[in-house]
Amino acid sequence: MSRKKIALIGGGQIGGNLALIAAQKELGDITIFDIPQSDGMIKGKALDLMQLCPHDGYDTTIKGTSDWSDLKDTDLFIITAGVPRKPGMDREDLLEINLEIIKSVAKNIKEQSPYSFVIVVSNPLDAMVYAFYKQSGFKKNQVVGMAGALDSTRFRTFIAMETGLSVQDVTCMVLGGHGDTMVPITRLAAIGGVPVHNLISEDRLKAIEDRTRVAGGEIVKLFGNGSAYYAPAQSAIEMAESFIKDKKRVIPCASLCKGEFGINGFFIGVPTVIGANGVERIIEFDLTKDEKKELKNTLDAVKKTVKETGL
Ligand code: A3D
Repeated sequence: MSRKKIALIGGGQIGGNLALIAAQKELGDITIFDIPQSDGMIKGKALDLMQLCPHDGYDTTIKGTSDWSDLKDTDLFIITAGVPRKPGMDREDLLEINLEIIKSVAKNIKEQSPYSFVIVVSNPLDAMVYAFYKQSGFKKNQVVGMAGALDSTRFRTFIAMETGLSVQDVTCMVLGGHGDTMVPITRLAAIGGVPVHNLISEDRLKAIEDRTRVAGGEIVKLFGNGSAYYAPAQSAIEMAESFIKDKKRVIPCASLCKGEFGINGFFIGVPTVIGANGVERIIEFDLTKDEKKELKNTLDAVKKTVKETGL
């Protein structure tokens, strides 16, 4: 079996870490793409990463390019092209700049690799994944957004920090849009199968939910310039690996809903099966009355941002 071709569109903070983790997991041969002004930077990054591989014997190639024709017949794209947030900015403040970038990226991906699977990471996520879908004309199984995987890993981290128990045993999911209206499904959160409600007080759980909703902003404030990149990269790789290895993992992802959870025509965070066919299925389950209300609230926020794309 030949190796998969992986292209990382945007070779900045997340792009560089995606390349590192994808190489360490031997997911395939990697090309980092960026604008011509960054050609030297990504070629240098690619070479540096190649020279790391002998240590543990990772068999992969990593190249840098600003030429779209190098991305012909790529199997998987992860898009981080665009600008990240600065302190005081909402994700929505990035819309104008990143929309134009996503539109041109969609056109080029369609030309070079019309049968590929695409994971969008650029913000504002729910609008950018929608814009990519509309602009590319790809099928719904070919396009997905990374957000819930990250929001859930943040929720898991805070629960583990609160209890001092292994993060490995913490399971939970965050659904909805990638913004302050996201919906942590705390009712189903557990540690080693034990419901978190048995281990953490209601007040503390509420505080953890609130911190999760603004966890991205907490890091933006600390950095002073730019946004999180290690955990976002690992979250996108989790999705990429499930596609490449046909693992059929169930991951909260921004997927196109066609009636699931009563949502129609929008990408929003829902439990998604990712396998060799991309987005293979959305798994529905019964929500409580309050959760339904919260999901409607987050959908309204997503609709508002999507409307601003004019697509
Ligand atoms: P950064 O380090 O600035 O990298 C972005 C890269 O995109 C830069 O190297 C740019 O040169 C490049 N770029 C700009 N225009 C183009 C283009 N037309 N084609 C190809 N490359 C281009 O940012 P980052 O890696 O920290 O973040 C990237 C994006 O991810 C931003 O929009 C962030 O807001 C977003 N982000 C999303 C999440 C989610 O959970 C959804 C989390 C963290 C960051």
